[in-house]
Order: sequence, then C-alpha cells, then structure tokens
Amino acid sequence: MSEDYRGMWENLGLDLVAHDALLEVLGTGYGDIYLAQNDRPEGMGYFDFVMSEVHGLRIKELMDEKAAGRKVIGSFCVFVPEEIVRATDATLVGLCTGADFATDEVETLLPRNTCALIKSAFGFKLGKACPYLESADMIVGENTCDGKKKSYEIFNELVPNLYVMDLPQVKSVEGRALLKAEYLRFKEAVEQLTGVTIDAERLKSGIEIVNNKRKAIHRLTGLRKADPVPISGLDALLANQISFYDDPVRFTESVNKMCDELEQRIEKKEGVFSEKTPRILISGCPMAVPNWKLPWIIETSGAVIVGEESCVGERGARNLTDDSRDTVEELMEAIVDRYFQVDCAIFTPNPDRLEHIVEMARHYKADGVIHYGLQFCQPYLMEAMPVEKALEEKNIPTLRIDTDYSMEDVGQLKTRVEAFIELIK
Ligand code: BJ8
Repeated sequence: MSEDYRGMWENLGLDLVAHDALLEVLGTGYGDIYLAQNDRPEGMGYFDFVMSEVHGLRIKELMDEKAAGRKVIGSFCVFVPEEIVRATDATLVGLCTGADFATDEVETLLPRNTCALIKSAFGFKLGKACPYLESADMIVGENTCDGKKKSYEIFNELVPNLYVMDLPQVKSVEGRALLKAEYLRFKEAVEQLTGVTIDAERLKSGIEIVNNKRKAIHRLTGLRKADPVPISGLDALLANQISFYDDPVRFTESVNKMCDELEQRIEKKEGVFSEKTPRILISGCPMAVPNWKLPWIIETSGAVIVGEESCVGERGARNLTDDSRDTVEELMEAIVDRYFQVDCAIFTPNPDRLEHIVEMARHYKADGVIHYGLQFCQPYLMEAMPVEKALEEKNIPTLRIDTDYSMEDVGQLKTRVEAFIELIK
C-alpha cells in the first residue's frame, strides 16, 4: 500500500489486528492466484493496483468525498439501483461478502447452515474488518432469499443505518408494481440522506454513468468469445468484482483501455491459454472478492473460463437502462424495466435464467458449464437441477459444484473439475 492508512482505519473503528491479518491473507492469496498467472494483459496492472489499495487509497477517496458532503451507500445486491444513488452524487459500493471471517462469533447469531455469503457479511461487521461497511452512511439490505431477508432483522441490531428494500419474487404485473413502489421509496430515502432532489437531468446523468460502466463490461465480455481467449476468466472476474468498488468513470476508462489492448491481442491471435483450450461457462451464485477458489481450480486444471452467468458477471451487468426518456417519472419507469429483467433464482418460476444460460453457453462457445452453488443457498441449489436438465437437453455437458469459502475441499473439487475437463476435451 502506498501510504500508512492506520489512522484512517482506526477512526473508522476497525480492529487493526484482525484487519492486518485479513490484509495479509488477501495479499498472499492474490499473489498465489493472480500474480502467478502467465501472459496477463498489461491493462490488468490498473486492477492489480486497485486491489492493492482496496482498503487504502479507495477508502481515502471515499472519506474525502464524505468530507466534501457526499454520501456513501453500501449494498449487498445488484437490485440496488446505482443510477438513483449516482443521481445524488453519492457513491454506491458493494460490501465485503466473499470470505469467512469471525465465524465463531457469527454462529452465535446465525444458524451454522446459513450460506457463506451471508455469514461473511456478518463476519466482517462483527470482526470490524470492512472499511466500506464502516464508512457507509446507509446500508441497503433487500428481501431476496429467505436467508438474507431474515438475517437483516439481526443485522439491523448491529448497524445504525440499515435500510431494507422489499423485492418481488414473481415476474408479474403486481411484482413489477412492487419493484416500482420500492424504487420510488428508495429514491426518496436517498434524497433525504443526501439532501439532493433528483431531477431529470441528474437522473439522466446517473443512468449515463452506470450505462457506460455496463457497456465497458459488455465490451470486455464480448472479447472473450475469441479463441485463443485474450484474458483469463480470473482476470475478467476481478474486473467485474472491482466494478462494485471503484469510481465508475475511472473504472469505465480503465476497462475500455484494456479492451483496446485485448483487441490487438485477438488480431495477433495472442491468448492467455493456447487455442482449443476447453472453454467453461460458470453459472450460479455471485462471487464477491476474494472468492476466487473455483475459478482458480478451473484455470489451473487445463480449462479457461469464458463467461460468468452471475450477478458478479453477466446477470448483473447485461441490461442497460433506457435513457431516451425526458421526465423523472419516465426515467424511473426505465430503471424499473431494466432491473425487473434480472433473473435471480429468488424468482419463481424463473425460465428466463435457464434460457439465458443456454444462450450464453452458445454465444461464448463454451464446451461445458459448471454450476456453482454455495452450500445452504436454497434458490441456486434448487435451480441447479433444472439448469442441468436444460443444458443437457441441448447436449451441453454440465457439472454441479456445491461449496463454501473454506479451502478444505480444494483437492476434492480439483479432482472433479479435472475429470469434467477430460470429459469435454
Ligand atoms: S440478485 S443472486 S446479488 S440476491 S448465496 S445470500 S441467494 S442463500 S446472493 Fe444475490 Fe441479489 Fe440474487 Fe444477485 Fe441468498 Fe443464495 Fe446466500 Fe445469495
């Protein structure tokens, strides 16, 4: 890290000893998984830098924004509309949920058979190790799966500023009406927090910033269709993960710059893996930083990941918001339309997701799909079976993996992944 941030972390109330231990593990894991890769694009240097400063310089920037009167809003889900937050000049950040932390303490509040993602959110709060959580002026929870919904009742006692957004579970007229009502209520809450009234100009500008970020991500994902693939799945995942933390305008520029480089690589037929390397699509639960276990296993077992059907991936970024409307009411309708297309497994029934996975497998020319479910995640584990059936009907080989954040099953997972890769070769 370029500076000593200990004073800043102390002021945020972090437990410096626990936080040091976290950074140590993160740094080692990053070196072993990311920096050990060969032939990475030069453009990844920016993302390496962001990761090295993810608890340092980026937090300092957020603190500077706060000192200038701007607000920081933390979120656990891609249903929280960043366009509305941006329209008030506030910043939306994803909150840490990708690693086990303070698990013993967490299990005094939550059942052991809660998914690792929810436990992680609690662990970072109880262990006082997430500077994003501590710098947030508002933390948004959402009624998605039962685990999240019920755990927010308990989380509410741990943080002073939790805002819970209700969400539909059915893609019906009534479901859309609920989403719209909740987005209007959220808009009012953000206006109240920031003291900024959202007019059409502000909302259009918020939509533009977020659309540009998503367009850059689309550009990056589109380039992964090439064979040889110009960027590893691990690196593409990292860019997606960083999209939840970084300044959106700077992030967009950095991704586009890297895409220029990747286009040149494709032209020269340069890849990170040789041509005809087996191509894998990952589908399932979101992978938040630093959840790199399964991609790392796949890409060190002779295959390359060419796409992620995930909220940290295409499910979260694929749709844009129509910015051609003129009034706040019309633009809010466009935002509702955009988010109502997100096909999270909490929806019932959820046929769009099955179709989308098949479409992605074809589009990215995947030789096989690995469905990734976090243990105890009912929505994704239940949906894994129809996903497998839909893919196999189209003769697309599928492997279902259920795991958590521990490293205990790495050997076993590697054996299964290697066997699957042999099969699809
Ligand atoms: S829109 S996927 S980010 S809810 S893994 S906590 S589902 S038990 S994360 Fe998600 Fe929003 Fe949906 Fe996306 Fe529950 Fe499953 Fe845990 Fe999960």
